[in-house]
Amino acid sequence: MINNIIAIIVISFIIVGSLWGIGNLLNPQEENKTNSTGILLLAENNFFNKTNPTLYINSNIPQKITIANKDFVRHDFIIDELNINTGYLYSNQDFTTAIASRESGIFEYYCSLHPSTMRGTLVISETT
Ligand SMILES: [Cu+2]
Repeated sequence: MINNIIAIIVISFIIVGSLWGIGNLLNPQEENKTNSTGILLLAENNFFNKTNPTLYINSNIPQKITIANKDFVRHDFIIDELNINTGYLYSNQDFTTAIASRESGIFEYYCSLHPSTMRGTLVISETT
């Protein structure tokens, strides 16, 4: 009897586990994607997209960027020189804004709540 119950529990775990694995295969996590929908930065485990990727855009072409907070704690996204500040994003909130600059240059983006780990570089190249 006990053995049957244990077997049922084990089989349930295996079924749930395989369904979860299949779900993940069908919906792969999106990384730093740059296309017509813009850049997506996931704030997760106090990093942006795990590696704080360097972002590349061109001057005089506005680039859409979405910050999505996947953590339980608050995050924000700031580029001082370009006057970009999402304000605090709570768990599961996201915010879309545009990065636009007439000037090329190298700028720093960061989260004001976790500036030691959430910090990266934005490179704006001159559009020719
Ligand atoms: Cu943060």
